[in-house]
Amino acid sequence: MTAAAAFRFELTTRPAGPVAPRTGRLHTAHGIVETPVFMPVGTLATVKTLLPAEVAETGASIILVNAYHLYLRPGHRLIERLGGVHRFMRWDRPILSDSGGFQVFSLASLRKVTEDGVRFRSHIDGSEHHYTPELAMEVQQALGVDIAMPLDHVVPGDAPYEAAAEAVQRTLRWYRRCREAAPGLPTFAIIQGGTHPALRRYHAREALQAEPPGFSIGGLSVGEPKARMWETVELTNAELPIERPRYLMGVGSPEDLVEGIARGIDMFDCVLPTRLGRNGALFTDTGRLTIRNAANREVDAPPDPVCDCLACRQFSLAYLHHLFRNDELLGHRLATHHNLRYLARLVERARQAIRDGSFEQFRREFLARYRTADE
Ligand code: PRF
Ligand code: ZN
Repeated sequence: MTAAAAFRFELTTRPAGPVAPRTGRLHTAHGIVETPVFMPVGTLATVKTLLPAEVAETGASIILVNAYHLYLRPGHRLIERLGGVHRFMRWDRPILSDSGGFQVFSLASLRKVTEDGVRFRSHIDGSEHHYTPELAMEVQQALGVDIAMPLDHVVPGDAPYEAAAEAVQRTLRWYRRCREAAPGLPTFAIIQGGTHPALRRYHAREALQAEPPGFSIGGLSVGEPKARMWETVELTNAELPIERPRYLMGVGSPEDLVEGIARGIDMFDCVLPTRLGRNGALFTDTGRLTIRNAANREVDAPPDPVCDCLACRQFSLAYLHHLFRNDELLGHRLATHHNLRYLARLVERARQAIRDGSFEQFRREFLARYRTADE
């Protein structure tokens, strides 16, 4: 069975409208994902520092890998020869891949965009590459992922209207090519358009014509004010059919998950929990906890007393503080584990609140505690 044949999304609660919280279920060739969901990032076919079994223990049901990185190294054909990315990394649950659009535009150098694709130099060894919509799909097909992203033209968040409009048109044309190149892969449409309302609405409406299995909102969380990001999410979701999944790309702080879920987003990914973990910061309901703070030196209590993660069940904050003060790798692992468990529990709490009809109250109470602690 192709990944596209296995793919299906069903809503499990009826939302009040297109811009309202909902729960659902993504059916994929590697299993079912309850939504709203946070997808841990495993750019290079590894969620940094953790074993696949440990990632699963956090409650993660789907992870993200990156086509750009795996194309450059070790190469998608090598991974294909070794049985695909699930087998390569020994993760048997669903995997979504990003196309590399965003990475080509943020990591690579000497970029030149033409109608055919993007010419760029690798951020690893400076080698030259020509990345096209067809190549992005060839890579994701070789990886054998459950959900793919099309190659998109990403412009800076503050790009003027003209440049953003050209990128929208190109992203629409590239999407048609991506679908044709890989009919067996469920490939979401990525909606761009910066923070220009007219462009976002236009892109959403035009994308609908191709009947995408889902919609990704790209080009946000790239430095624009938060209020503009949420306005853009709202007016985009207002254009989208209720029954298809929506994925807000590269967004994943606790407060942004709650705010995105409130507006009808189903899927999120972000490097924040794993990156912050390696930097010694822990998510808690009362804001971020900085492990290295001197005040934590002798705290003989769990880092987060209400957390059920492996780190909080077994170790004291004093011990984590000690590990980070000595740059011990176990500290990175425990903090990463905690942050992923925290986000998995957060989306589970949100799903439960939506089912109970108490999401608004959950949101208000969560944000009140989380933000006060931040100040
Ligand atoms: N496009 C792609 N991947 C992405 C983004 C995008 O715009 C973003 C923007 N926040 C994150 N990841 N292809
Ligand atoms: Zn914990």
